[in-house]
Amino acid sequence: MELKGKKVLVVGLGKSGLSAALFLRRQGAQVTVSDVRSAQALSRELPALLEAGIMVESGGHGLLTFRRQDLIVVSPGVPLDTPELLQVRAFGLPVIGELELAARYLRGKILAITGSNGKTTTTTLVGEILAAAGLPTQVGGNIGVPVVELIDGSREDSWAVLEVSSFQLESTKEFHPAIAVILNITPDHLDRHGTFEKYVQAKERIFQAQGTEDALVLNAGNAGAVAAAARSHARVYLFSLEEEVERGAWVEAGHVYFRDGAEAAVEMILPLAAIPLKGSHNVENILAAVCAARLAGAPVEAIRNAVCAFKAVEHRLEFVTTVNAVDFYNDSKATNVDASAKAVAAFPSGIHLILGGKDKNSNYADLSDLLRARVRAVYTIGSAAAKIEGQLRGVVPIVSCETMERAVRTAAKAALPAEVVLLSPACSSFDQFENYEHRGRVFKELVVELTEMDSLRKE
Ligand code: UMA
Repeated sequence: MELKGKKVLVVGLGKSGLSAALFLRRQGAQVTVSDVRSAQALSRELPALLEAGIMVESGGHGLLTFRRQDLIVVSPGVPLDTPELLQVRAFGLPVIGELELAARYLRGKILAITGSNGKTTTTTLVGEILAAAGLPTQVGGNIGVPVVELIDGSREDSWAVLEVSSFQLESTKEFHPAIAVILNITPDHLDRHGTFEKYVQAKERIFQAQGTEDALVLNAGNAGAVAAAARSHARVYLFSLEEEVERGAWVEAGHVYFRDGAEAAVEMILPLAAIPLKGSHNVENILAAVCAARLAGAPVEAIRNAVCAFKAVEHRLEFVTTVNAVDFYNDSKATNVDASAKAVAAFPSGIHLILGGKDKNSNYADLSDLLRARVRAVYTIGSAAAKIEGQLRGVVPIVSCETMERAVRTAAKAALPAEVVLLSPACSSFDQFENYEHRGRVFKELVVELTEMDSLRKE
């Protein structure tokens, strides 16, 4: 794709937009960026853009600005049905996402991981395994590093290990991973995609450009992921917690195994007891990582060493500390109901669960059975609190706390020794926090304050 002299508009000036705009400018394009935020709100980003000769439209999107372009690059957070985008797409103007743009320029192979939950853990782990195996590897995507930023460091023999979201996949066209992984598909982001079917369609774009020489790794235990196999042209590998698979990774008699087809030898990768993460969902993530990394050429020993040395990624069922014999876990990344269900399922009982934030058109009643069996009380926060309380009334005791501070203090007071206080909110964070990382940090700070109060009391 020749960009020199082309008029290109970048929509959205977050991390992806900023990186994409500067990249496009370096390729010689005439770049404009458009963002709904005011010039004042963009003051941190503006100097670098203006210095690079990039034009900026702030405080809203203007249809005329959109119409004047040869190409439009959208940030993941910008919905494709934004009115200006709908109009120019109707005129036939090419609209692609930052992922698609970057993938057209990346050298080497792509290993892409999607799923409703577990993406970041699996992506991080695959990156660590490939690096341990001595393969030139870069990690990026939804995990927080725009893919455009990997272009300069890519080589013909390197791997780009990418966490890809439905938002990024929705605007792909030629995006072509040599290895694609779908960890699971359960309802999420229905506020953006409208229906579950549309969300599934976006996820399945991960394999739309794959051919028979490529590999698609799917979770045998997830109906949504398995259904994708019938629509793929790639070689399908499965991973399973339950049973041996012909091609892929599975758990049997307390060990993880891998096999590359019926004719190939079965390889024992590691005992389950050596896995340092909590929860069966994390065993699934590890199975997926084992399978993908083995396919990328990592030897068994490198896989074993990297898995054994792996630490929980921050904000994903991350152990914070113990106060008064109560364990505190930060699972702020659980931004949907399924993720919170997995976190609750990782503890047998005695859970004090902090739920709430910004609703994404979710059904919290789906948690009822798990809550009844394992949770002592729910502490609600944020704008989704009333909906959560309505849907879970009568299931477990619910304490309306509004803020994280009240929730942490109230749960800490109620919890008995050997019980757990778990932040796994099932909602996004944007009503009270900048993002889920901010929410997780605030939770951890409040827990540390409890530790300090506890040690003062003891003195
Ligand atoms: N904006 C507009 N018009 C709109 C909507 C937004 O101008 O109609 C502007 C906003 O004012 C803001 C900018 O767009 O200035 C934000 O763009 P963005 O939301 O795409 O954010 P980025 O900073 O570019 O971050 C994105 C991903 N964000 C989203 O998908 C919402 C990050 O994933 C990702 O790490 C980053 O690119 C690098 O690839 C975050 C995320 O929440 C972690 N992802 C979702 C998830 O994991 O559930 C999918």
